Amino acid sequence: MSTENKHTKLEKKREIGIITINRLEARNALNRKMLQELGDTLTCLENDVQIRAIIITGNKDFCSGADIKEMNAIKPEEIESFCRWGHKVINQIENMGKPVIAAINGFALGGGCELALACDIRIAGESAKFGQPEVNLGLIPGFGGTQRLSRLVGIGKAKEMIFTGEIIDAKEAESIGLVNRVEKDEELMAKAEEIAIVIAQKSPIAVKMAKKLINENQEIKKGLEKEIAFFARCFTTQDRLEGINAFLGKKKPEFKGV
Ligand code: CO8
Repeated sequence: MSTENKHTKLEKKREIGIITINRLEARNALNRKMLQELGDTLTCLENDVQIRAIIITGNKDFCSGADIKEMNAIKPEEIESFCRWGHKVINQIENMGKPVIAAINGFALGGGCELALACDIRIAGESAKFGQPEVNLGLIPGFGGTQRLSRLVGIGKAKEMIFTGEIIDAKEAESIGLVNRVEKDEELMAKAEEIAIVIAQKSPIAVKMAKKLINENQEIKKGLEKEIAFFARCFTTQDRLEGINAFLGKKKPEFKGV
């Protein structure tokens, strides 16, 4: 069974729900509509007793982050509530009572990398590329990346990625623990489904309890709340205008620290 929304698609294969992000014209950038579809689909899958594991993947790319054009049109006084809503959807992934596997192909940048970070297991295709390039826009990660990336790859590597905005390939992502494994692009979905099927055969209660316990040990809430406030602060700066205008104008930004 499959359902096609504007920017996402849901396919149910026996006990597995597969969400595919599908907004090719913007490299699968996350806009409001997509966030809403993701939230609604996750709620649907949470309530579906048939479904025991979920896979999130993307058409061609995984996700290039928040939609920069749409974000640029948001008034600074409204950014905090948008950021909070984004957090709600990303947290929903992390708090699902069923395991969520990210099958990452192509770019997973900014909010796209953060979406993958909220999943329980990350598998990358050889072509996958990861990064938190918000600093190039005069911004910081705003969908949980400051908290989840450091927990996964360690503080040193997380700082390097977030301060430089560097983009790393799948092999490096595997070597620092950002992804669990790398598969040939053409075998990515088969591997993700194989893992999902193994999990789906276990007791869903046991899997749910284990996930809850592992997550609850992370004490992430305070940091996430601060991230929302700091993101909103960055959004009021001239540097943010410089960074986003440079991206949209395909130029190099010159940051002045104001
Ligand atoms: N948002 C909007 N449009 C995008 C995005 C994006 N994130 N990424 C790509 N596009 C668009 C491009 O503007 C371009 O459109 P057009 O054809 O109209 O010029 C089209 O997709 C194709 O992109 P490129 O021509 O740039 O393709 P390249 O192959 O040269 O490069 C990249 C692909 C590397 C993905 C490049 O497009 C890029 O760097 N994109 C931006 C990545 C980025 O900075 N992501 C972080 C965004 S900020 C963020 O995610 C913060 C999350 C928290 C938000 C908090 C709440 C507000």
